[in-house]
Amino acid sequence: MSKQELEKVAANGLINRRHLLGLGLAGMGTVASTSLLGADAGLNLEIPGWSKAPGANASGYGSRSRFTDDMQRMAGNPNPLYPGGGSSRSPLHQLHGSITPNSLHFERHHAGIPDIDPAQHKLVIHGLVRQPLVFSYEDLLRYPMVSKIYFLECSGNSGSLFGPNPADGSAQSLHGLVSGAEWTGIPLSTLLDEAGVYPEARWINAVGADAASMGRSIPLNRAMDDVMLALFQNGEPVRPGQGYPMRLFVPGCEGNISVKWLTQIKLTREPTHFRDETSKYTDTRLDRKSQQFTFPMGTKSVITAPSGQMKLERQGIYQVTGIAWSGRGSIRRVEVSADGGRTWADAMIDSHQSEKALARFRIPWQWSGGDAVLQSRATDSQGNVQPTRTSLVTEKGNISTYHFHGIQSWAVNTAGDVANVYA
Ligand SMILES: Nc1nc2c(c(=O)[nH]1)N[C@H]1C(S)=C(S)[C@@H](COP(=O)(O)O)O[C@H]1N2
Ligand SMILES: [Mo]
Repeated sequence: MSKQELEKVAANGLINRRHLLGLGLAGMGTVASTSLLGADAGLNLEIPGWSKAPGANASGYGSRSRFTDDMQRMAGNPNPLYPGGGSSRSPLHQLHGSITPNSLHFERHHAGIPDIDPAQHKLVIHGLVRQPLVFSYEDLLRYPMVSKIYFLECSGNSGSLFGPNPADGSAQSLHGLVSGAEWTGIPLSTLLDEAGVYPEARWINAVGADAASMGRSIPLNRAMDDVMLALFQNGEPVRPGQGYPMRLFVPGCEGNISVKWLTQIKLTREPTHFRDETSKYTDTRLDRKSQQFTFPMGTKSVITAPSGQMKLERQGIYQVTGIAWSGRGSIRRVEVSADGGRTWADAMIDSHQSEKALARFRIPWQWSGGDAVLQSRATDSQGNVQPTRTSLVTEKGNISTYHFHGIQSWAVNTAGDVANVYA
């Protein structure tokens, strides 16, 4: 198909979504027919070695193809002054779909990953309750559970975009503290109801069993809503890095309040004002007052390909793709621009949209070798629209660098290099 036949939907190469079908793939090689179907004369297909002899046996626990070993989380350098503190980031630029494999789910630990024996772990619910309760892991496995797909994002994700100059980074290094998974667990309301919460209780205070003594206060009405005690992630027991044997999961909210290795919930009248809700994870405003308890994450999206530090090797059609999410609902719309936000076109979003989950978007784009600035802008089911970086930084200032959800700009130059820019 010639260039003239492509239906433009916005300036600088954005084209109708139907062009993703059967177009732009030419030039990547002819589609091979299989040996079973017989090769067309002239294609000269050879039967590869792996088709001629039986392969490896089935195994008790699977592993990925050795050809995908380059897909790795990116971990920060260990800091000897802060043992166990650190994070690892999901390789957003290599992932597709809207679920992150457990081995690539981002991690954030304040005192490393404890090696917890579930037979010895206890969850205690106490404070302003009629009947304090102690649960073992075995006890909890007997409760009715629910499964829901949610994103999890660290409030520090994308924080470098508050900085005065754009960092030379990738989708992974700049935005990799977000992941998506199906979480299975017990609605927290079930356990709180069993303990019998006194009417004067207003907050739950959750504490983890790791050496960070991570604690967070959460309003009781939120805790009674969609918060769960998560025991499984993408169908398998929550991994040690994610809080084995159990974690609190607070959908849509800053990752920090989803306390891992959960061991205590105390019901109180007032929040505790733990370290991680006073000196950390607060937003210091332009008037120098700090706002506490910023829970829901903003309406946000990021193009994961093409993205920072990639190189477009040849002109032609690319699938621009990325993820979008909102702490306040589902993603209703994602628009993409190839000219730095002057013109926009709607991207396709997969139909199975759930609340507070990652949504995958895609739109075809024809790169003709010129300069471009790719951006995406999400709108959620409540009508919240992702702000530009400039308006976010103007409104919030950059005294603290939590909760960035502005629009990311990826510049493509005539050599095909993709870089983080402020547009
Ligand atoms: N007990 C405990 N819970 C914790 C943390 C921690 O260090 N200890 N880190 C928090 C932070 S800052 C985030 S962003 C999320 C990260 O969850 P993940 O490692 O499963 O991605 O867990 C939160 N829960
Ligand atoms: Mo975090």
